[in-house]
This record gives sequence, C-alpha cells and structure tokens, in this order.
Amino acid sequence: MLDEALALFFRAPSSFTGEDVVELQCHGGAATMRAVFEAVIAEGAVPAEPGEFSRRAFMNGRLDLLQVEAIADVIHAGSEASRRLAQQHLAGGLSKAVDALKAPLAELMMLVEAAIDFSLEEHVYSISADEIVARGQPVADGIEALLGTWDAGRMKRDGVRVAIVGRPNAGKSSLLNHLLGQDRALVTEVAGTTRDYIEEVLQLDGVEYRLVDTAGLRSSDDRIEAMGVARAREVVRSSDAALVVIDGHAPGALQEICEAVEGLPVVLIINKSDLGAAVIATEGFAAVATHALSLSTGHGTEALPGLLRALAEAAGYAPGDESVLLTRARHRRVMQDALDAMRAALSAAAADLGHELVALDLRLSLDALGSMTGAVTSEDILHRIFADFCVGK
Ligand SMILES: Nc1nc2c(ncn2[C@@H]2O[C@H](COP(=O)(O)OP(=O)(O)O)[C@@H](O)[C@H]2O)c(=O)[nH]1
Ligand SMILES: [Mg+2]
Repeated sequence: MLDEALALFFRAPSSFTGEDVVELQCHGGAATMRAVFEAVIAEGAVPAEPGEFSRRAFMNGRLDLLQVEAIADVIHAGSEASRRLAQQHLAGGLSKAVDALKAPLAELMMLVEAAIDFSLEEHVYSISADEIVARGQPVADGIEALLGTWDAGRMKRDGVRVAIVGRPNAGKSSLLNHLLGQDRALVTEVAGTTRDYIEEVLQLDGVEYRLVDTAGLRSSDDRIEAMGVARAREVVRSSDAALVVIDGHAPGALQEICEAVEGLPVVLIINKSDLGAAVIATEGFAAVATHALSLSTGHGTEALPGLLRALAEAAGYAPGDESVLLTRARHRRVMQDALDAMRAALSAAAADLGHELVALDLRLSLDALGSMTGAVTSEDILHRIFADFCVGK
C-alpha cells in the first residue's frame, strides 16, 4: 500500500494527446509522490520531457503548432490582455485566419500547375496571367494585413515597453517608483545616480507595461555614467513608447532628449510643479499629451494611469480589439516569407515570365503559410518551440 488515490482513464482518441492516458491523482507529500512515481517507473512508465504532452497532441493532430504555442502563452500570461489573446489562439482563432489564406492560395497553385501539366495538350486547361493576379492579389493583401497586426499582438503578449527618459535629476526614478508603488530605483539629489537601466513590469487595467528607468541623458566624463547613457539610448531604440520627464522648474536643454525619442510616441511629464513652473519649449516633441505634476507632493499623479494608456494606444496597442493578432517573432518571420514569395509570384505573372516560375513562388508562399500551423515544419523549429515548456505540459 503506497497511497489511496484516484486513477482517471482517458480513452483514445478523446484524451488531450489523442492516446490512451491514465492520470493518477495521489496525495501530495514528497515521499508519497516519490514512492508512487518509482512504482510506476518500475512498471515501465517513462518520465515526460518538457512539453511532451503538447508534442504528442501535435503529432497526433489534436493541436496545430499555433495552438501549441498558445498553451505556452496561456501558462505564461501575466496580463488579462495576454491571457485573452492566448485563449483565442488556443481556440484556433489564428489558425483559422491562416487557413483562410491557405485555401485560395492552394487552389490557385493547383490551377497554375494544371496549366503547366496540360500545356502540350491543346487548350485542355489554361489560366491567364491576369487571372493569376486577380486570384493572387487578395491573398497577398490578406497576408500583409495579418502581418500588420504583429506590433499590437506582440504588445499584448509581451507587454508595452515604455522607456522613462529625461535629463539627470528630472525625476525619472521617482516616476518609476511612484508607478510601481515601491522604492525600486534609487532616488537622490545627485545627478547621474541611475547608471544602468532598471526594467520592471507593471500590470494596470489588464495591460502589461515594461517600464524601463534609464540613466539621464547627458554627456559625462564619468566612464560608468557614459556607459549608462549609451545603454539608455539602446533602451529607447527598442521601446514602444517613451515617458519623457522634464524638471519643470529647471528644464535644461532638451534637444538631446528630443532627438533620442524621435519616432516614438511620447508623453511629456513636467515634474516638480511644487517648485513653480519655468517656460519649457516642448514643440520639438511630437507628444501625445503633456502633463504637469509633482512626484514629491503627489499633486497631479492621478492622471498617470490614463496617460500610460494613451501612450500605449498611440504605440498601436488596441485594448478593446479582439481580432486575430500575430504575437511571436516566428509568426512575423514566416508571414513575411509568405508575403515575399507571393509578391514574387505576382510580379512573375504580371511580367509573363512563365507559369513554372509563378508556380515555384506560389509553392514557397504556401509552404510558409503551412509552417505557421506546423503542416510543414523542421525538427529544429519544433525542438525550439517545445523547449519553452515545463515538464509535463
Ligand atoms: N521638489 C521636487 N523634487 C523632486 C520631485 N520629484 C523628484 N524630486 C527630487 O529630484 C531629485 C532627482 O530625482 P530622481 O527621481 O532621482 O531623478 P532622476 O535622476 O531623473 O532619476 C531627487 O532629489 C528627488 O527627491 C518633485 O516633484 N518636486
Ligand atoms: Mg534616476
């Protein structure tokens, strides 16, 4: 007698993996679990690899690759937005969108190949270049539209990366601490205190923000501070948006900040309103909003959640949008391959370069769409996807 336990039998093909599965639910003490574990191993059971159950479900056709990725995303979802998106993908939302592009493309390819195969038998079957373009263009447009959702999807899955930028002593670290509700970054009156960058996750109204406090932008003779400034610039380049903090009492020169955040949506925070306001030249910033507050007294800080939300939306984050979105770098890469091949096929057709060439590019595009759902996927890519999983998922 090892334990009094519950055994559940899931008969194939109705189990998660599609195979016969027996699930043992025993009591949770470490010694009991180990004893039961060793007993079943002695009877011939084998410990699961990371992601093995999902892998078997995939191999048995119970899930496609997009759904497998979605399982990992459900497990890791930190915000309500990322959870909803992962559930949508798990339910097959993205797979359906890809299949809706694959079907007309497969049909077009079949028509072009039939025309090649029967070209020597007079007029048995042919398709004109015009018809190829007429059928192919909507597919290319659909791929492009889906590709265009990647930024919004990535921000929902991974969070909106917001760089906190400004001159030294403007109050950047104070802002980070205020938003997090804890003293995460050192705040001192010594300019150049923050030398490395600090990244923290903030969940607010179902949205995940990755707030990055950076070293104040100024040229410095201090070698470590200068490295921090260089890193700050890198952070800004890889962010979705920026909160620019300005000391409203002593703003200093803002040209450098302006250049650093160029191209990003920006909210200007004019800090230290308790000290009185100087005149600040803000027209160089293409700001979504400008707001004066005091991080010392807390005056005006109630507007911050709304400002963050506006910033995220300006970056392309669509809160109420429940449409299908690409989320992973893999999706973007594969869909870009599909689009490139599709465009090559269309221009080959338009230039009358011959059906063989058109068919070749259509095949490449179709393969790329197929690899989205895993219809054609290399062992190497599968390995990388399943390596993300924990044991037994
Ligand atoms: N009077 C006043 N001082 C502030 C305010 N916010 C921050 N400070 C002070 O300004 C100095 C620099 O703040 P810090 O957050 O470290 O700025 P950072 O260099 O931009 O990260 C500190 O001494 C803060 O206490 C404010 O709203 N009013
Ligand atoms: Mg700081």
